Amino acid sequence: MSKKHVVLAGAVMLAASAVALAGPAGGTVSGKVTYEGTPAKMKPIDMSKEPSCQKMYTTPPTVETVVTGSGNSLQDVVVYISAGAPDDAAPSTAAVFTQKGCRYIPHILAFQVNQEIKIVNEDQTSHNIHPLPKVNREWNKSQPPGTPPISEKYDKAEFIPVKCNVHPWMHGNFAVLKNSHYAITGDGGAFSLGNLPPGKYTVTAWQESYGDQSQEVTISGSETKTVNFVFKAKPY
Ligand SMILES: [Cu+2]
Repeated sequence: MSKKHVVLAGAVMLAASAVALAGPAGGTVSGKVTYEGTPAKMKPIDMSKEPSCQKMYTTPPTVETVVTGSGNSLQDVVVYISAGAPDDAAPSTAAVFTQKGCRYIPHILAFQVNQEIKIVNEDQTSHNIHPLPKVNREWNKSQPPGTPPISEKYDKAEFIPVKCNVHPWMHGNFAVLKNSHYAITGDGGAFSLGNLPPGKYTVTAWQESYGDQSQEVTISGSETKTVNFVFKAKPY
């Protein structure tokens, strides 16, 4: 790289950090989701009825109803602002839900009301995706291998269990949310919800088997507030 280029790169970086500093002011709610007690052991999935999927695994994958990590952390928990934030317009990018190895990836797909979702089949077998909403419109669609993605959207906020009418072990969830302030915990159970203008918020954590918990938090400026959630594990 020439000297001129190095100087230019530095100027671009300075400009970028100036933009970051001038970005939307707001607070952040961050924390960790953990469990206490002993969670039920997740069973291995028997895919022998679908050899094209079974052969994709050296050891059978386990059920994902409760996914734990180091330090009693809980993964796949949806943490979101359930009250206090205005509804946001849906982003123009689609959220993608992939059927691969006769499983749903990700296990929980979070997206906004009226946001497009694309359902992809990467397997060599047909799936029949069947989400089970209570307040939204119910549908189920067959998707043979090599066919284009299925496009759908939901017009009401809801947590929706998803199953496959062909493979009874396939199970996932849609989290249809009203605003963009949400996160799904990964390995370690941490989450962070940013860009929150001053105000009083209800932060809710949802786990598909353990239910949900809420806490109130007040943001006054650009501070970071810590909110932790602890779920009681179900031993069954
Ligand atoms: Cu299937």
